[in-house]
Amino acid sequence: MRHKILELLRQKRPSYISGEEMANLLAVSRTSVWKNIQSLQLAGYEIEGSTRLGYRLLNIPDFLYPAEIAGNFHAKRVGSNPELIHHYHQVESTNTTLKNLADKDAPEGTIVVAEEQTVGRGRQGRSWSSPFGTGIWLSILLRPPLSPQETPVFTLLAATAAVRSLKRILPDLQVGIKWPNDLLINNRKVCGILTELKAEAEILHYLVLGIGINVNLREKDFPPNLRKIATSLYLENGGNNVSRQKLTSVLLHELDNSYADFLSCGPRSILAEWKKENITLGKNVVIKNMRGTFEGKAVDLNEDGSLIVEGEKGIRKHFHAGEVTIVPTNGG
Ligand code: BTX
Repeated sequence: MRHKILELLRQKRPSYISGEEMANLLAVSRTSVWKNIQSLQLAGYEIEGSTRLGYRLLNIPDFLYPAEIAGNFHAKRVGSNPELIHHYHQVESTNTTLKNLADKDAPEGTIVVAEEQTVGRGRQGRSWSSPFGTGIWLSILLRPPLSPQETPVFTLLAATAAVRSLKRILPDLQVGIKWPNDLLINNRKVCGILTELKAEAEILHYLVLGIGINVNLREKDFPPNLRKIATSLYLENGGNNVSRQKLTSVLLHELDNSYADFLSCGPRSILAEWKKENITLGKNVVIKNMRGTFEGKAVDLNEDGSLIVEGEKGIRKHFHAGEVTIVPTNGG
C-alpha cells in the first residue's frame, strides 16, 4: 500500500492529490492513506499536507529504498520487483544478510542493500570500508543451474556489468578491470566484487554476488590507509555527486541483462567484454596466491575465467584466484 501511495504522489508531482482520491483509487479508507503517508514521512519522504488540497511529494530521501531503485525496466530476474529488495540502514555485511535469507529459501533475484556496512568484507578475510550513505553496498542472490566449478565467471559478469553502468552514468570515465574483481580509475580502486557460494560436491545451492561501489565518498570518508589506493566517483567526477539511486537502478538493469545473456548464450560475450575492458592482459604482473608468488606476463583470460600468466622460459600457468599487482613499465 505504501508503495502504491508513493507511486500516486510521484505521478501527481508537483501537484497535490487529495486523500479522498487516493482512498478511492486504491479502495482503502482515508485513515489507511493517512497512516501510510505518515510512514513515508518517517522514512524521510518530504510530503506536504494541506486540508484543502491534499498531499504533495516535495522531496525524495537519498536512500537506496526499493521503491527508488527497482527498475523502470522489464527485468527478467534481477531488480524489477521491489518486494525482493531488502533495504537496511546498517548491516554487518550485505553478503552475510543475504546468505541468511538464501538459507531460508529466498528466491533468485533477492537483493540486500545497505546504507552502511559495519563489517563489510573483501576476499580472503580482508575488510571493505563502507561508510553510511555514500556508496552502493549491495548483494544479489542467484541460483543458476550450474556446477560450482562454472561460477568464477560470475565475478567477471558482475565486473563488466558494473563497468557498463558506470559508463552509462559517466560516459567519459576511464575505468578498467584488474583481474579478477577490481574496477580501477587512475590506478585506484572504485569498486570491488565478492562472489560467495554455497555448494556441495557438484551441486550449487546458490551464489551471492556482492558489489561495493564508492560513489560519493570524500577523501575524509576513507580510512587513512586507503586514501592513496582508493577513489570514488565523486572524486573522479570533478567533485560532483552522482545519484546513488540512479546508478543502482542502472546496475541492476545491466546485471539482469548480462545474466539473461549468460543463461541463454553462455559466457562468450562476458569474456569478450571483460577482455575489452580489462587493464591486466598484456602487462607484467606479480600474482600472489596461497601457494606463493609468481611473476610473468598476463597473456590471456581462459574460458573458465582463470588468468593465464607466462613466466620465465615461456611456462604458462593458470590462476583461478590470487591478488594481482601490475608491474609499472619504464614508461610509467
Ligand atoms: P578485495 O579483497 O579485492 O579488496 C579488499 C581490499 O581493498 C582491502 O584490503 C583494502 O585494501 C581495499 N579496500 C577496502 N575498502 C575499500 C573501499 N571502500 N574502496 C577501495 N578499496 C577498499 C574486494 O575485495 C571485494 C569487495 C566487495 C564489497 C562488497 S560491498 C557489498 C558486499 N558485502 C560485503 O561484505 N562485501 C561485498
